[in-house]
Amino acid sequence: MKVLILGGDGYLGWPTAMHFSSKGHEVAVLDNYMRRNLARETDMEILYQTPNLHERCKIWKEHSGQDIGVYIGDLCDWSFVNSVFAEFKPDTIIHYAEQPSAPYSMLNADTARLTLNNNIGATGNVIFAMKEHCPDAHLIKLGTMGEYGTPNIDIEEGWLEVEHKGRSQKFLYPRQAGSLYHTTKVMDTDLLWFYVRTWGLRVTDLMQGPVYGIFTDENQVDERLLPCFAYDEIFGTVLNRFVVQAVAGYPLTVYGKGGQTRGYLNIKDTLQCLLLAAENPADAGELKIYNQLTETFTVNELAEKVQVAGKSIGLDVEVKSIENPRKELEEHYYNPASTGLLELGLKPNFLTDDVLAEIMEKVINHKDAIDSNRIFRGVKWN
Ligand code: USQ
Repeated sequence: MKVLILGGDGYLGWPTAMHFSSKGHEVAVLDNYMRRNLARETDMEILYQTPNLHERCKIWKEHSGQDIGVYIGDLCDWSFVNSVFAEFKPDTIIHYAEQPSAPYSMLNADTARLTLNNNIGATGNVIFAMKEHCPDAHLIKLGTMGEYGTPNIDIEEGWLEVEHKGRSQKFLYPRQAGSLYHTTKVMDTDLLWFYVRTWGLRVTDLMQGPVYGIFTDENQVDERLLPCFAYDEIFGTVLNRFVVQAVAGYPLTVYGKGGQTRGYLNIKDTLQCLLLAAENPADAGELKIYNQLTETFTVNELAEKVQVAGKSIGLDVEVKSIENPRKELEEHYYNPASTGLLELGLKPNFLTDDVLAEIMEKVINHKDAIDSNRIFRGVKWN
């Protein structure tokens, strides 16, 4: 397959590029370095610096012999998008290219506007470019489990059969996201579903939970191939943050009661899921939706696991509940279905003490780079 990875510089984009390249696919990555720039602007730098995309592709070629193409530019710029699609003509497009942080989207009116304009504008341009240059290509879009929020009923895999006054129809499962960032993903899904119905596009929308980890099958040969690893309050996700906090001797920042439950997965499983989705494309005029997670945990359970794993390598890890800066339920029902990807062949890498200790040991090597001021600043939802 010719695979174009949008957001190829990100935490998941670069590992996905290497994974597809290692399987013999022709890969190109596209990015405008927005995440790097926003991290710099907010002084939320990652744990270790990563080479730029041109440099990473050269390093990957030295190790694998495979080329990965690079496009640097903004998906909201139509002339750029138009020229990339005209030149590369992808069979599969993997779309990660969005402002990815819930706290960033809630910082102020400017960051909210950037999130809205970027995320919806980029997805719109991808749709228009597909129609123009590759209407039969398969788009795999990264959505989020956060689109569903935390409803008081079971979460189905994308769709819900609704019976009303003796008639029934299948609709998108109700969405009620908990941040502006998550809401832009709801809007993306609506946009995609409209053009799937109207233009017959092929789309898979992956509702992914928070991802953790560093290591993949492709990045162990060279430090410089590791993904960007954020631990700060804005761009870091909870488990990666807890691991860094444990190493830094910073009490784990459980927000509020800590009963918030989410569906988590190892970065290795994200790569498996993407490959499975690509190998099993949606039909023309079909929107496939998978819930991409392997296990659910409360924040308190994650903190306890990090505490235990820390102890096994000699770290004394403290846990501290702090006032929740977000507006979210701290105790709630949570039962999402997630059988679709398992049926396609996903073999989960579960969160064991060993997995946690392995990430912790890597973080220990960079302990001196941890800046405690980045761990908690209290970005409020109001
Ligand atoms: N949390 C804490 N302490 C922390 C950080 C987070 O208790 O120090 C809590 C949050 O309040 C939340 C949960 O942990 O209840 C998850 O927070 P998170 O920051 O790991 O994840 P979130 O903001 O929801 O967003 C992340 C990714 C996003 C992805 C999403 C999947 O940044 O791109 O879409 O996970 S999901 O959460 O399923 O929507």
